[in-house]
Amino acid sequence: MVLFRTISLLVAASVLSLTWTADAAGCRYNNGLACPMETPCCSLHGHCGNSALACGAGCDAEASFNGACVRYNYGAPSANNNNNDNNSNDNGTQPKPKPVPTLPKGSFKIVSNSSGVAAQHIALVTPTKMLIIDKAENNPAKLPSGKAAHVVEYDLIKNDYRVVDVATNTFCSGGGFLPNGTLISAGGAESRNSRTFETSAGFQSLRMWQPCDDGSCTFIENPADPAWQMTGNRWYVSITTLPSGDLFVLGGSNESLAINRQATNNPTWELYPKPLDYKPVLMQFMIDAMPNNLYPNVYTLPDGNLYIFANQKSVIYNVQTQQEVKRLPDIPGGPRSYPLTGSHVLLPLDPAKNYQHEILVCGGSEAMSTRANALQSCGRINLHADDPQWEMDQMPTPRLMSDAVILADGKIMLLNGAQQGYAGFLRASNPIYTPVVYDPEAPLGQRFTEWVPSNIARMYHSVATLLPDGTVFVAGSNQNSEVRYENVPFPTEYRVESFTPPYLTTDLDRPEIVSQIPEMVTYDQKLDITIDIKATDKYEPEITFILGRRGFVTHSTHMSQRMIKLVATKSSEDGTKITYSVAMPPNANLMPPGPHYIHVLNNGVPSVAVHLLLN
Ligand SMILES: [Cu+2]
Repeated sequence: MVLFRTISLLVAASVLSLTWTADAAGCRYNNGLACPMETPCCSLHGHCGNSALACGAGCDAEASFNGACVRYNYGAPSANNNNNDNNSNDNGTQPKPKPVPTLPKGSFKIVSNSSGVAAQHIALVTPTKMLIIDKAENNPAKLPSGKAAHVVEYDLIKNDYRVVDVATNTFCSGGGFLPNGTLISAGGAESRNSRTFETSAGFQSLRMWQPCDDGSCTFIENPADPAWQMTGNRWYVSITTLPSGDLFVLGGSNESLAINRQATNNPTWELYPKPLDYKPVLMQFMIDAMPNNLYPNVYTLPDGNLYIFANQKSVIYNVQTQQEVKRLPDIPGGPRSYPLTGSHVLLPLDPAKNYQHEILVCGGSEAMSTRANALQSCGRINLHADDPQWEMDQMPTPRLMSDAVILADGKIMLLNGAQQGYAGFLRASNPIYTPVVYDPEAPLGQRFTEWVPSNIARMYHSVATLLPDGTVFVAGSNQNSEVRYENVPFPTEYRVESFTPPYLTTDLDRPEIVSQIPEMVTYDQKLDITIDIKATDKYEPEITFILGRRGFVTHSTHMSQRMIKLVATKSSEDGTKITYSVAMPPNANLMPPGPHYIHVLNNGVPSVAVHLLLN
């Protein structure tokens, strides 16, 4: 339960003798030594742990780290310090707990000097392959013809890439996965031809990618065939996988421009797949949300309706009846969509909270000016409330164009972006190097923690996503209208980084999923999953299973990204191996069909995830 619960420091209920000395008694199953910082509490049963159980009733303070049964909030030293202050006593009868040293705050590492093409869009297509999609421009990766590539399949193990040909311009397109794991890339921009690259128009394009492991797959498309086109031009289109498995394709502009205009607005939606004579459906909301309505954010809701956000506005929408259900209040503080781009995420779904859907929107820009400040505020809205309202919060620093990545422990990492300007070529400055992590379970005012900075500027056209191994893939940034290596404030960025969150740098063992997970699972199916927690003598196990989908990432928009906590019941135990009956999500409204990754966590430390298709 460490995952979704506030890991605020719990000071022991015990008011037993709190003296600690060098020769204090140790914790039984820790070789007679006091517990270490990573697993500070000596539990009732003599195991060291950082769980509520280990630090709760019966915990032996004397054998615990620093002589106190105190849970440690990984990566959040400020909360810890506050807690020490809060718990200093006035009567002088109890010693104040020693301050706990700061635990690591993650680390960035460059894993490749070249992604081959500028990473404007990414999609994790297999556990080891990232599809990286740019627009047509003079990238270093070259096709056999000698022309520059604008798509590569990046190998996450070798940190190498394979060039992929695509006929149409993918500039500022969208994407979504079908239930069988096939990726549909849709939309784009005008034809472009030069000495070094060529492409036909992609405004209406549909492209299909059937993932493979053997380097044989490529984009399937047929620009001349109306069946392979959307109903109209869609530049900056959003795509969301629906509970039915169809793709909901929304909005966009008829042409590429700095901000949408009445004359170019495409305020309609359509489905993929579609019959040939299909007509798109007009959505008044997409007119009312002008001009900041590009790359709207769309999430499915438990009742099958959609939540849609654009500009400052949001609406609950019924796809079947093609009607609005209701409008929600505007988020305070200004528009949060392109080009005043904020970060948007559906917080992880938890059965213990009746799968309530809460949306978090952070940052943006105060104006369409290169001198504008980024916004520092975030809004969070609980869609289960009778009368949903935005609860406002503040990030440690202002930011726009950040990526909101749901980490394996259910916290939200905000990284990349700028502190000044807005989205567009040469429009932002003052890059933000320091990521922050948001703990949805912490009390208001204590949710943000800053982590270690990168030293690479990643602003417009940068991306990030969680990998199956629990690290974060970080790439891209190109503020220039063409590839530039020099004589510009921010050259086109090809370096790829891996960010290791602090949950992978504790001394806790990573649990491992050791049983075979079926490639295809269905809703409410119970899977017997055996995990290996590697050690039983160090700490009390605290096990959580989560299922996540990464979706398609571009322009700070993580299309179809979501995570759900699974209901799991322990069925047997054999040494360090424990078997659980794990229930898949109850229905497709909570988790639409498609490719997913399942992690098990022990005391907040995630396993490597296993890929499965939920259908
Ligand atoms: Cu763009």
